Amino acid sequence: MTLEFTVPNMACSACAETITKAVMAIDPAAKIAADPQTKQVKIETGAEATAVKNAITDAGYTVA
Ligand SMILES: [Cu+2]
Repeated sequence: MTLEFTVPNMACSACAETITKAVMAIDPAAKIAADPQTKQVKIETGAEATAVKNAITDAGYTVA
């Protein structure tokens, strides 16, 4: 499934990288496109939306 989240405090490419790694920690096969410019994170994953959301939140980011 494809998930789309807005992460308002994703400020730069390092943030995008951190979010990407956090999601890949729960689903190594996930395809993640995190854009600090638009604050959008698009994730293709087999993981539960809640699990992905929690992973991003635990990494220190806000999921809107
Ligand atoms: Cu950053």
